[in-house]
Amino acid sequence: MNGLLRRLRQGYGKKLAAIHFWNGWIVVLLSLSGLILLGGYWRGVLGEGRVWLKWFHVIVGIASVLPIAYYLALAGKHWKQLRGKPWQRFNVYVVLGFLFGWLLSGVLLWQFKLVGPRVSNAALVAHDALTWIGLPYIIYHSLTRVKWLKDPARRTVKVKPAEKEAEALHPAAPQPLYTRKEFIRGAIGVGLAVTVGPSFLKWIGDSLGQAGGGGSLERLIEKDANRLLPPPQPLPASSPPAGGGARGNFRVYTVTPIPSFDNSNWSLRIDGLVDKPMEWTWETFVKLKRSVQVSDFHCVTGWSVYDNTWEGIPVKTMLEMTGVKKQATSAIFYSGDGVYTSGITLEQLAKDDAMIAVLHDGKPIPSDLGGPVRLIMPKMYAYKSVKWLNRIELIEGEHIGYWEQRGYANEAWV
Ligand SMILES: Nc1nc2c(c(=O)[nH]1)N[C@H]1C(S)=C(S)[C@@H](COP(=O)(O)O)O[C@H]1N2
Ligand SMILES: [Mo]
Repeated sequence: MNGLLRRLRQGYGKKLAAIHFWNGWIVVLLSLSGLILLGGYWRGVLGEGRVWLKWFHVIVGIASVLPIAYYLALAGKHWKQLRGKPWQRFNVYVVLGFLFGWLLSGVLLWQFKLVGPRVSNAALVAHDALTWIGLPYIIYHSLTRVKWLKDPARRTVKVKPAEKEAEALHPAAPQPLYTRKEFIRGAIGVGLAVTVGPSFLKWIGDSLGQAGGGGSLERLIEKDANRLLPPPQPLPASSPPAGGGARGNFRVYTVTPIPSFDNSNWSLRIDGLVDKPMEWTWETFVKLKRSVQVSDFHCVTGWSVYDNTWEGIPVKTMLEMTGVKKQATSAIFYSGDGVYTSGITLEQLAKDDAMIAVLHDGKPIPSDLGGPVRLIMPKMYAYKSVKWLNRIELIEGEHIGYWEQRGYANEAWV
């Protein structure tokens, strides 16, 4: 009877160890893929590999339900085992809390179309916050639990009676200020603070900036590499901005190195199925009559910038100048980066808010954010808002653009 009980208990212990092992690997895979997806540096290097990495992250994330569910099935027993060990119980709560939080916010981010931008925004903030707090916690937890760091007294290996006797005969030397274990734990803590800390602080700063109106936009304007003269003069509705100033931060997205332009290498061309193909230099383009709109900007990855005051020329107005041939059904928007494109139907472009934007909140759009000129499609997800726009081609049929070829819907209504 006793033997059977012991064997059962061994089975349970092995199960718990296996769950811990698998969950550990899942956390490692999710952290690595998640941090790479988050890092601006990798965005440029990965290009379309990012799409596959995101799918990997989503699928592994969904798979993480399995060890959690399995653990919950055994949790009652584990809980009893942890009687009288409040710190270990606390740790179980914390780890489960992080795992649930990541899972829930992750599912909301994955289902962005279903839940809408506001919920996605909140889910992204939660997902990031959990990462910056939970990841150091879990790394610390796993490093300090590695066997060789443990107190000899707490090792599962039994101390031999002979050793005990030896200790009784020669009492241990006076306690040092800190033990080897404490030193190593401390070193790991400091190491984590130094490596993860700066990113965490930056994230906090960006989040606060989001609430207060965005400090990082100024930084992007300062490092604007475009040199186009004369500068566009804002309309009264842009300065001060009719929308009261944008709320939120743009995450600079690009699939190429950021291009920059001056009067000698910038122009905007409209061709294809038009009556009269036209090309504007900066000097002629900046004289065109502009209008102002206030609109929100939503990325499919969960961030938004609200109340942007954009000043520019409605696409409709530009197409009235060139005329449109009867067969034409959609337009390809080309980026001056030479790679990015997006296709939009003429029906969708007929709305007044489809705009070739030149100013944001009364200032020239900086090179990082797609200036001198970018497309703005306020009612669509932002992958339609082609940065560094320099050509519009009218075609018959539809065009599948850069992200659309890589899995984003060609129909991008928010
Ligand atoms: N040329 C170009 N335009 C682009 C992109 C890009 O990578 N290259 N990314 C799109 C996506 S997915 C988004 S969310 C927005 C981001 O705009 P921002 O970098 O100004 O924040 O630009 C869109 N237009
Ligand atoms: Mo996006």
